[in-house]
Amino acid sequence: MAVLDEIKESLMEGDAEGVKAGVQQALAEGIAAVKIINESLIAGMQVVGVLFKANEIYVPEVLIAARAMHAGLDIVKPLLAESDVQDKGTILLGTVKGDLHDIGKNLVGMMLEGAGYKVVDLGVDISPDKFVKAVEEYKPQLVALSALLTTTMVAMKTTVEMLEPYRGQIKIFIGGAPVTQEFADEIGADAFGADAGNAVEKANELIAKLTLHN
Ligand code: B1M
Repeated sequence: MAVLDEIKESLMEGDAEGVKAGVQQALAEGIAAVKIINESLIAGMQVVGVLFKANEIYVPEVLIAARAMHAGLDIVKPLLAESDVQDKGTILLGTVKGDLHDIGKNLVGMMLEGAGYKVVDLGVDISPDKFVKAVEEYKPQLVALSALLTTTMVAMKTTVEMLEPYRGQIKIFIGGAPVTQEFADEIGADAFGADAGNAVEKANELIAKLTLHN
């Protein structure tokens, strides 16, 4: 098996040591770092996303695969010139104010990174004001809001309202167990992601819309 396929297999098995060894071997064979990222690490994570969506693998496997991906990324990232990195855009991610749940958000963040986005993860319990400040600081294309409590969904609405002055530059997507497409429409979010795989699909759609309009 070619070394890039071996890395992909190791990643899907969550074998971080296998991924590291494969990446070292690929570099020794003279394969470009950007090719290793796109054709083995991101490609492997895409398959993981598809399997997760189809309920063929579950949260622990996704987290372990993501950890293996990061083990590989840690080796190749320093070797890349900034311009070589597949850069689909910057996404600001956070769990909204009053909400401490972060397992789903972290999964979404890892999948977005795996898909080639730069993710700025603000963490949990993020106030609308902090989101606004972070939009000014990081100048993202997308803002991603997570909420797990029905009581904190209202903070999503407030955050969307506070981000109104920036809507020409950013698109907002939301998700989390109690969140629905209907709620996204109600508060004026641009999209709703049902799960981590779907969040990547929605991010890709929103980025395409932004590119079209700018
Ligand atoms: Co909490 N909790 N919890 N909890 N907790 C729930 C959410 C709850 C449904 C449990 C229940 O009562 N059955 C309930 C909410 C009820 C409601 O509002 N309707 C609840 C409650 C009430 C609470 C507390 C209030 C309990 C208390 O103290 N009395 C408290 C609140 C704390 C706070 O946030 N202020 C609390 C605390 C906690 C723990 C700290 C113990 C822990 C969180 C640990 C952590 O996150 N670090 C916890 C946990 C683990 C849960 C459950 C059991 C599991 C959540 C989880 O991680 N699921 C949960 C019950 C349940 O869901 N079965 C529950 C796995 C994760 C992969 O799924 O987060 O849904 P999920 O993410 C998915 C999708 O939703 C989506 O993609 C992910 C991957 O598919 N997604 C997005 C998420 N964000 C997205 C963003 C996107 C797109 C997709 O775009 C931006």
